[in-house]
Amino acid sequence: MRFFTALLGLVSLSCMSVLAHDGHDHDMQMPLDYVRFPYQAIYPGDDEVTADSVFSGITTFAKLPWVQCLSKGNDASFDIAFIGAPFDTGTSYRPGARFGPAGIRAGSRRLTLYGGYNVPLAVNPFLSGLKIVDCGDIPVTPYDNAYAIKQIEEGHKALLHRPTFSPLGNDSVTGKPLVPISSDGKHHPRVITLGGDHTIVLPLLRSIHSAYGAISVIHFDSHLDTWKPQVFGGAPSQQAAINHGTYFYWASQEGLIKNGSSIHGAIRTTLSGPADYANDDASGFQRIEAREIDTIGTDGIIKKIRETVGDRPVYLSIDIDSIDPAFAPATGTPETGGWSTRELRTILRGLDGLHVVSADIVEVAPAYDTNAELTTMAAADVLYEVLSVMAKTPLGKVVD
Ligand SMILES: [Mn+2]
Repeated sequence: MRFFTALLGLVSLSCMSVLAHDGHDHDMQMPLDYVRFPYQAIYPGDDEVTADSVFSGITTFAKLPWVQCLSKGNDASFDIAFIGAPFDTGTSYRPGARFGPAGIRAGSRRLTLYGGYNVPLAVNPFLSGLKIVDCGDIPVTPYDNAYAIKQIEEGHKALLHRPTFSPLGNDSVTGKPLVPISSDGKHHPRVITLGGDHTIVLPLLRSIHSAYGAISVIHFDSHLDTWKPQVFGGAPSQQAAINHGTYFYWASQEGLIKNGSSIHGAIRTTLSGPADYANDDASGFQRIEAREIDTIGTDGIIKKIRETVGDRPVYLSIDIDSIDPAFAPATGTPETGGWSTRELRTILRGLDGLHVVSADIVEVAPAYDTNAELTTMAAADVLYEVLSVMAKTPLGKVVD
């Protein structure tokens, strides 16, 4: 085991060199209460992964340190923050995604049991030198959707506009200094949001717009979510028109999405009619149908996504219902005929090298899960791939 730990250390050292962070000593800057490598027991003398540290104690995502980032006067900095958005009153079918953040955290406890090294991506995100924290949940009212949506935007913005803990550093290939890819010229930390039903992506994209302008979106979902309010729920009121099937329509209307370089994956919903696809085109999205995995495979799907997004800054939104209900039953609007957890994880690893500025996973409703925590575990593992991809590629570019 000691040999294995030493090996992990060596591998992580070699990975750090490709991360393009400069060589400053993070230890000098560590706040006193910051546990650098969360899987390590904090008992003096322990330097190995211990099983009890994953099933005991208070549950945060992957046992990362909990920082009350949104409490009054707290200006903690970080490189990647997990934040919950426990909102589910935009749901059309099964409610319960307000318990998603707590469920996903429970499903994520074992992520670092063996240390967290990602073999296919050759990176350990937890040892990448980045400061990764769990900021808890955004306070979200369950009584007023308009107010809740505002709370989610403000909470996300408060995190996104903090200075990062680590500097951007230099490009790993040319050695030249990296400059931020944001539209405001600043180096922003990344935020991974635990939903919540999919409505939360409207306020999240409003926040993203404040730093990156109109953004390319990679969206994994069985549904389009660009539906016009008239199609989805009939829109009896202005507020009812904003829900988990229409938020991308509104995001597009507001100019938050970069037209033509955004793409859905795993689509297999029924439609009100072919006009829904015309409306989806007008909202700026390309589409990959779930069944295409039978013809072009995961490689073909990855290729399509990369060709669509290019090297633009990209926001990643993952609806757990992109995965087949056989693997992830606990969700608001399940659709059979989806991808396996393995297939989605492979496709996510295929995003290696893309500039994923922030991400979310939504529609996890743990009340419908199995006792084996199938869905929350799938959600956590999917985010582990996202975290690994983020850890490998800094949000910077070289200017000639
Ligand atoms: Mn959705």
